[in-house]
Amino acid sequence: MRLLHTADWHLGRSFHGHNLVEDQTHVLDQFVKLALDLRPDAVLIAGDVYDRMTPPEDAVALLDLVLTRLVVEQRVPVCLIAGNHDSPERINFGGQLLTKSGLTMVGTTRTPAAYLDIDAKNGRCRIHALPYAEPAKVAAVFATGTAMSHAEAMQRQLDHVRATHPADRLSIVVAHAFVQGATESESERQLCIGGADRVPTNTFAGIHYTALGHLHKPQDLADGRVRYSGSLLKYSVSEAPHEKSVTLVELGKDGFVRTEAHPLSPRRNVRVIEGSLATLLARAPSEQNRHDYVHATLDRRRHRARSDRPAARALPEHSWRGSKATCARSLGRRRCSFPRPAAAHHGAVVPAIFRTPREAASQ
Ligand SMILES: [Mn+2]
Repeated sequence: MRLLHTADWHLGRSFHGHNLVEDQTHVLDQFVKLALDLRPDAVLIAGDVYDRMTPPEDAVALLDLVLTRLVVEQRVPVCLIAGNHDSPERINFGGQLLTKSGLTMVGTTRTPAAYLDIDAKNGRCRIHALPYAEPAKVAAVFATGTAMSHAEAMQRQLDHVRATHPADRLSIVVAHAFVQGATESESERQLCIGGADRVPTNTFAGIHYTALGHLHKPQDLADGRVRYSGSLLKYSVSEAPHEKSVTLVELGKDGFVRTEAHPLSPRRNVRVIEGSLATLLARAPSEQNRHDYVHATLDRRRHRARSDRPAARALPEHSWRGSKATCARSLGRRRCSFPRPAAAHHGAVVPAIFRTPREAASQ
């Protein structure tokens, strides 16, 4: 059997003030084509499909389009759970109606847990859908009467899954959690303060494959049987070295065989560059991907050089988010004083910073 695992689409997100809907549309189009090529038996979307509880209209329209192309046009069953960014009740909307059409959307924790059975030519599996929930909600659903940690809440849900799972099917879990030992990025919202959100990897012991969402870097745990597919796009500068992808999972008769990452190629990449302003601008004419999101760390000493002044004036003012005032003030005094690299780290992310002075003047 083959499953296509993805997570953390964060539809509706912006990147330093830039709406990412076109970037998300671009990679989701690749994702839909990939699904058509790979012909998975099911698609798993492991939470944070939206960036916030009340997503903007274009994000809702984009999800509607993508799910329609998968479920209606390709007839591939989809199992989608809520992450910590999603509204559980809004993800639940239409759930019972849509399950009959091949779209299983689960927003809230329930017992018995929601699942989806797949009967393919080459195997049968049960996909258990465990949306993100605060431990207090899990405690309420299971009527434990005592407070729970994130680890205990997940353990409780997995105990339930193992107890109810039919022996003649492979077991798949879709969950949204922070698993111990995994690597975080700068764009995930903490589930709670101080690391108390960690869930041990062995919580998922005995499950043939666990499709995780939450952490934005694609990564394996438990030899690949527990895996984060990673986010759709790079949502922070810390993710510049990542290669974003979706995961194809192959299962044999007896269970997990292997995973394969299928890269997504972004419309605009996130890159980190470093050097003096003059050097960066000199590279501009030969720059291939000038519309990327570029994080520039400027070498301050060199920016004080007289030769940098004309180039600095040519930069659009909005290039200096967070330090615009400083920059504008300095330019007004006809003296170039740029933020220290440490300060630049927090704001100087701009598309198309590689404008030549001539280009900037013509706009
Ligand atoms: Mn996320």
